[in-house]
Amino acid sequence: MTDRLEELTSWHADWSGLRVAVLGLGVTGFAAADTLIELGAEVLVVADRADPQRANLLDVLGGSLVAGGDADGQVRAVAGFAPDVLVVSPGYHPDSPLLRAAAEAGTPVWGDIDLAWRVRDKTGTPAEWIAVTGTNGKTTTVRLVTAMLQEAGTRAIACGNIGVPVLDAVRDPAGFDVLVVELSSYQLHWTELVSPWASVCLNVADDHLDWHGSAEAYAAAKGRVYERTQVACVYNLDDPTTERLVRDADVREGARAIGFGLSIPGPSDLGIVEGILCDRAFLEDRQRTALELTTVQELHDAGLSAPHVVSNVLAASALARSLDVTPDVIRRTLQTFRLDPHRIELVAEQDGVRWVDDSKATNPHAADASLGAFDSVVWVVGGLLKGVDIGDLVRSRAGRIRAAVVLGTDRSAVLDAFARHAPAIPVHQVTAGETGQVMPEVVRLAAAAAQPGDVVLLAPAAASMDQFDDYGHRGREFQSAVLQLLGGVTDDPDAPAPA
Ligand code: UMA
Repeated sequence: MTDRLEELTSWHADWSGLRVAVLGLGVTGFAAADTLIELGAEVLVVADRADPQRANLLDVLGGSLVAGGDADGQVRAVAGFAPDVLVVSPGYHPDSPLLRAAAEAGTPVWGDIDLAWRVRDKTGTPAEWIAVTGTNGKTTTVRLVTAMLQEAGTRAIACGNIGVPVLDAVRDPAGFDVLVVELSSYQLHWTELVSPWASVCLNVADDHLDWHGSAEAYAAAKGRVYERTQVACVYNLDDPTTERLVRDADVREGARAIGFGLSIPGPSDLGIVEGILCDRAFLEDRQRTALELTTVQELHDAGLSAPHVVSNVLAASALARSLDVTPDVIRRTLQTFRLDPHRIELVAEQDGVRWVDDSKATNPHAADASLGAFDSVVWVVGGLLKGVDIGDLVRSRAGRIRAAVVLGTDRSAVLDAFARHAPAIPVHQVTAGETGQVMPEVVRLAAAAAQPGDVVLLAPAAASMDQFDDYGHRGREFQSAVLQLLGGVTDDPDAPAPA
């Protein structure tokens, strides 16, 4: 059977009758099951929960489903099915009973990303892949690269952890020239085949430690993005871990290491000289000259001048330059590019106080970048900390924090961090538990603490799922509470009364 699996490296290979157990029936599991059934495989899907619409569709397609039940029952169902291979959704922990049982039985396990790599030739010449990972900035960078490529007339799509399964992108009937693939550490954990044209790990800071077990295991998973890279391994000059990960990776012969950073670039780097973003990597005479991409002023005009966003712009430019996108096209793209909602989004400004929604800051590293962009902050912080310590962040940014407003069902770790590292900073707790009540209380407490010149910053350094559906929901609740409060205190006599 191992021989047969090794031959399954094309859409046009013989997949018929292959027995595959798919773990999970979310976005990934459904795309995997749908693909495999189309290829002629026999598919059993196992999931703790399955939304009824996907379950129905799976049934119509001819797949079997075991949804719910206890772990032992699921393990028995998979053993009874006797799969040749398991395809796992990224949310499964490698220690979950189904994966432990697969390891004991010697059943190979594939991630959805490797499955997509195997069948990437469905519509003819396979697209090149640009692989993007990092603790923070993945989505912005993926969107930037995709926009640059599209502006250059390339058929490019953003996919992967960003929300569109790569399997959907490779099955698109019209096909693409380039897939810009956002990869989470969960997906990289299972990736063994992908050979991207260019790759980047934007930064590495503690996150998802509960899943990976340790910071080293998490960094190692991130480093897998560079494996088998063909042309350019892009790394962050301001984050030595990323450089180490490139050095440790086994890349294709001729692949170059390209650095990016906020200081003056060396040859083979992208960086900034006197307010001008420069490429000293993708040109002939890189010892003596540089190509101008854009200016910090132009980025400022486009709302892209926060230091970590500039860093993402440089990384994206490096990836686009590896595919010969010209500096002119890059500059044009940046003039019209806009960040997604909930990423350092200015919600309102009144009485000298700015209200900023960075709900996307779901870990301390992202919140650190956000806090670093403002001088005096009323910081809205807390939620699900995912096993990560917030103490260093509180200590290092204490000088910028006027007050903290702490939310989350379990606030103890955040309160403790303030008590230990910044006891002089006033800390206000949000005790409301009902989703619809949390943000109005946050905003009331923050308004009372803020003074002219301050920024009230929602950058929680934590995931949102203890009180909200996701970070988008958390951000929307914050925005509507802000607008409601400001509606009530505005000086404008024509403004609508608060609801
Ligand atoms: N399931 C179980 N047991 C488990 C885990 C999951 O039964 O232990 C089942 C669930 O009941 C459900 C399915 O598996 O049926 C859900 O699978 P999943 O959690 O892997 O989620 P998907 O819907 O397949 O979405 C995944 C990514 N989710 C995660 O990695 C948790 C999405 O990233 C991604 O957009 C999508 O694949 C397409 O590639 C989300 C995410 O939060 C946005 N990512 C994390 C992050 O960015 O920090 C890594």
